[in-house]
Amino acid sequence: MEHLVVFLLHQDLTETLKSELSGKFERLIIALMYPPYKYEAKELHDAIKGIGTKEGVIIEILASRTKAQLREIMKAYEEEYGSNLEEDIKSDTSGYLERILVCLLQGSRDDMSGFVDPGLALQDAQDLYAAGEKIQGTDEMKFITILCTRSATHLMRVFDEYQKIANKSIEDSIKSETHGSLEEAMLTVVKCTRNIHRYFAERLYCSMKGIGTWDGTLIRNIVSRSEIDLNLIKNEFKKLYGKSLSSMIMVSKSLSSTHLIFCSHAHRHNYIISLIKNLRIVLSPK
Ligand SMILES: [Ca+2]
Repeated sequence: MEHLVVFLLHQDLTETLKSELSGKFERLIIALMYPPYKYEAKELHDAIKGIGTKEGVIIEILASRTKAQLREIMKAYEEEYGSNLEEDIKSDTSGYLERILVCLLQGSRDDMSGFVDPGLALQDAQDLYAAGEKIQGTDEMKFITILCTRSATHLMRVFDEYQKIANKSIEDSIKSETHGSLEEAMLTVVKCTRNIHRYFAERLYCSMKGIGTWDGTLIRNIVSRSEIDLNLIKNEFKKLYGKSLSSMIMVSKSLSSTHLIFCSHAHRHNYIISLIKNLRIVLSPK
C-alpha cells in the first residue's frame, strides 16, 4: 500500500512538473524524479530515438556501468519502451561501433573478481600489439574483445605490459589505430578502467566548458552518480582543475539548481515538493 501511494505520488509529481516547468530546469527536475535505471534507460532511449543517434551518451553509459547495473538498465528499458535495448542499438549503429557497444552491453566484463592471471595479461598485451602497432591496418575485433571481456584489474596489468612492449601507452595506440566513435568508445573503456571517478570529473568539466551541452551531460552525470560516487568525483575534479565542482556549476548556473543537484535523495523529495508550492517564485523571470 505504501509503495502504491509513493508510486502514485511520484507519477503525479512527474506529470505535474512536466506541465509546469520548461527547458533545462524541467530536464533537471524530471531527472531527479526518475528512479535509477529507468532514468538511464530514458537517456539511452532519447539518444537512440532522437534525431541522429547521440553515440557519446550510449558510449558513456555502457562503458561506465557494471554488469549488474547494465542488467537493470536493460530490464527498465524493456519495461518502459517495450523493446530490447540491444536490438535498438544494433538497428541504430553499425560496423565496429555496433560490435563494441553490444559487447559492452552483454557485460562479459568480469568486474568483481579482481583476479589477475599474469600470463594471460602478458599474452593480451602482446595480442594488442600484434593487432595494431605491429601490422599495417588494425585488427579491431582483437581490441574490442580484450577491452570488453576482461576485468578492470586484469586490464590494468595488460596496460602496464603493453606500455613495456610498445613503448607507448594503450591510449596512444588506440588514437593512432582507430578514429571517430570507435576511438571514443575504446578510450572511454580505458579511462573508466584506470579511474572511473576521474573519467566523470573530466566529463563534467567538458560539459561546462562546451557550449550548450550542460543540460545533457552535466545533469545526467550528477544525478546518476549522486547516490554512487559523487564525492569521489568531486575530489578528482578538485585535483584536476584546482576548483570545486559545485563552485564551477554555481558560476555558470542558477543557485537553486545547484542546491538541488547536491542535496541528498531524501532532502531532494522535500525540496521538490516545496518547489511545486513555490513554482511561481522559482520560475519568475530573472
Ligand atoms: Ca596498425
